[in-house]
Amino acid sequence: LAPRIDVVSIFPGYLDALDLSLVGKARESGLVDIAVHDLRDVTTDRHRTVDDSPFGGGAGMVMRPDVWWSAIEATGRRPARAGATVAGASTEGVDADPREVVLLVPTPSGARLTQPDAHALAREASAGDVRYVLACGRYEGIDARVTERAAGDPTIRRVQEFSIGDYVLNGGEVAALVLLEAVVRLLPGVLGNPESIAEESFEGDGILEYPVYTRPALWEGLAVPEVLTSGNHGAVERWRRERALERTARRRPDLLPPLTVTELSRRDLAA
Ligand code: 6GU
Repeated sequence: LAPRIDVVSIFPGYLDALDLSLVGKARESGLVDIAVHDLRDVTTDRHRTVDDSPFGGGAGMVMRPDVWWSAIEATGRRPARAGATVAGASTEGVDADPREVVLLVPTPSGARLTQPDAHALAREASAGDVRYVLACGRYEGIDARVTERAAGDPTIRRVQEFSIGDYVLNGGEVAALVLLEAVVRLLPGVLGNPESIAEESFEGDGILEYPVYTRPALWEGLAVPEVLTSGNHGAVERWRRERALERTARRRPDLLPPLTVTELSRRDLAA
């Protein structure tokens, strides 16, 4: 059974990009089963209402918990096989997916998504006993009782609220795309050359990647660093490691380990 991911949104068109490129190919070849749903499909009123004004006052609108809970529950029900429909009787729930659910909720107030998180999700997904529901909120967010209700539900393994960085988006859809691309490329069989993962930024010891070059060797008066054309593999490795550390120190010092006590005392002695 391929990893199953249900994405629920009021703008399912945002998720059209999942048909493209590596994720699109992974879906076509059955390495991952992603279904996108319109939240409004579970509404029953004439206006297909999904939101209301916030209790306590304030700007904007909040998404209704009853609508979201119906949508989350509906993801576990597969449509019955063609021809299996009994006239007048609902066959919904006949092919219910028995897997435990992990509810993934994109929100700027979630914990920051990291490469180790992506690896953990890919590993859990490929173990096969779990399915994911990505609940993409809009407006000022989803009524907080939805995650509370989900966390107390025996069919739900975990609720994971995540952010993709310290800025605000209009809704969870783009963040859901980010999570899906980060996770799907790590699923077994998706990348042509899995070794290429190990060399990337945030992999191994979690620092940035070194700069890369290809032909032409001289372009716009700019030459490729000589060591890369030297044929000396040891020298290439050392050069790449230095450039990666240098970049990380300049751009992302937060990714480097803090000084140890030994290093700090050595500094004291030198002073
Ligand atoms: Cl996950 N959602 C929204 N709406 N904004 C964000 C975000 C998520 N991560 C960063 N900004």
